[in-house]
Amino acid sequence: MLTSQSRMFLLSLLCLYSAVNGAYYIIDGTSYYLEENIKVPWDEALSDCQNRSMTLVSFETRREFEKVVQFLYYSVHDLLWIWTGGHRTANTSSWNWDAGSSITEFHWAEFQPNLPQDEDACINFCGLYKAWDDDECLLQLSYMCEEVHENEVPVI
Ligand SMILES: [Ca+2]
Repeated sequence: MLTSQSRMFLLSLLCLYSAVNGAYYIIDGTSYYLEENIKVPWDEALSDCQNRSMTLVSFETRREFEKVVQFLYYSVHDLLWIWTGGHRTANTSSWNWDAGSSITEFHWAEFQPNLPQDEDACINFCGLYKAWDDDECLLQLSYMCEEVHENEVPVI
């Protein structure tokens, strides 16, 4: 039996946990973690996903993007701008997912991408706008992790 003191301690830990952490969701059969409470630069978002044995969300297919966007659009998280694993290293023109594969299908918002070529750029998206934006990777945003599929190995 727990003493009332240790019960209180466990309860306060639980409250702390729920106050600072996001939640896991299954969307179209894939597991995602959405961090809606803490906003961090892209690098930190990537580390947190790796600590969860996940990767930052990557949209290899239109179906996956549409399913995730649909989920967000009809949730309370529709206005969040969320880091994906998409990024471009300064002075290169290729956009890649953090797992290493190059991005072949883009969902840019109007007038995007608009960061200068000589800056590192990271891709975020928003459920309400159903589109991508490129931003400086140091910008602090929410982020979404995705379970690692067997054919993807996250770069650590
Ligand atoms: Ca932009």
